[in-house]
Amino acid sequence: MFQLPVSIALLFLLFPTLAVGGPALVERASAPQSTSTAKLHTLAKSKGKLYFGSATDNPELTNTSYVAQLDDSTMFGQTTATNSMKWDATEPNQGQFTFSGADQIANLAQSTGKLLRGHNCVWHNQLPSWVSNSGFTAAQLTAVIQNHCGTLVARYKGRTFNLSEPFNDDGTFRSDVFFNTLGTSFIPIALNAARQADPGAKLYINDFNIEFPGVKSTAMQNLVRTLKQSNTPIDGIGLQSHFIVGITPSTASQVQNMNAFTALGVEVAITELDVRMTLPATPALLAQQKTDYTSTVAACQQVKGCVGITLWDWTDKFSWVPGTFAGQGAACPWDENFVKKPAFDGIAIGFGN
Ligand SMILES: *[C@@H]1O[C@H](CO)[C@@H](O)[C@H](O)[C@H]1NC(C)=O
Ligand SMILES: CC(=O)N[C@H]1CO[C@H](CO)[C@@H](O)[C@@H]1O
Repeated sequence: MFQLPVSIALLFLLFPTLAVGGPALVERASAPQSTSTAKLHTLAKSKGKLYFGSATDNPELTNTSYVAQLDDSTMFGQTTATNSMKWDATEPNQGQFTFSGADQIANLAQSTGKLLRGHNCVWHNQLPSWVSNSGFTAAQLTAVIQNHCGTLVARYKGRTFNLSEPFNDDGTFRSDVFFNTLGTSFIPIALNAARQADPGAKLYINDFNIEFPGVKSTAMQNLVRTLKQSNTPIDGIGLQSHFIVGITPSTASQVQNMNAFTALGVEVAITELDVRMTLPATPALLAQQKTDYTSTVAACQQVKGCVGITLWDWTDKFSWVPGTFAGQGAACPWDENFVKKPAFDGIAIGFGN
């Protein structure tokens, strides 16, 4: 969308006066471009991180040029399935597991040498109604969680799994079928089932609005403390990092927040990074977005216990943002035509390049 279409570029060059009455043309003609030739996964590794990666989703995998770029293991060394490992996709009916979509992404990860982040084991969304509406007793729901997490984690043995979004923004626990039936014990139930299914899997809890100091981050830190005190397995905290252009937290605030987690003996990862803007994208917004990407990557780079960074898809073509936030978009480092934006350079700069 911000890539200058050839026809408009020619029009502008040949008839510059036409642009006087058309601010859109002026804006597009001066749109800043990416110049970095960095390979982000290779760069991240050279700077001591485990990976730089991108989430993906099954319907996108029919676009061959998309897949060719995703496959490039020098650019992306890790992936996360945005939807096909969620509960509604993997256990739509009780005890009936369907893994075709999840396997497609796990296989892509394997064949292109990528780490895979399991996504996810317990979450309040995309939950089939047989889980949310069955009126299970605590004992029944415990067995349901154990079977679901155990089966999922065992299938992708050796990979990360996580529980997602247990908190409200004010730091109280989210009222969902898990919390309402089991209180906070659903968290150790799921973590223990996952650990039992694959002792080698890194176990993460993931949430949003915990990327900067505040009540929700404090609540997550308290949860980590409680889990550690009760010897419940917990390896990391996923900082989702769905940010907004111009109000992305500063590097210093993100570093301070990451250090608060790593001090508790867990690692952290940036698990769903994107930086959305109100459309249309202007040169100023694209420049600010570049700065915002730099802030987050630089924060991870400064904290040894921040192990890696995952984009919530790399191209605006397949971003979740326009479908979720009306009038917003352009959140990814590559545009809808797979052309790098200034944000791409912002990432390389954040790694120190
Ligand atoms: C893939 O997406 C690109 C960028 O939008 C588009 O130009 C191309 O036609 C698509 N290819 C397929 C096979 O759908
Ligand atoms: C750390 C990690 O993999 N987090 C994922 C857990 O699941 C949630 C919700 O589906 C994802 O949003 C995270 O990326």
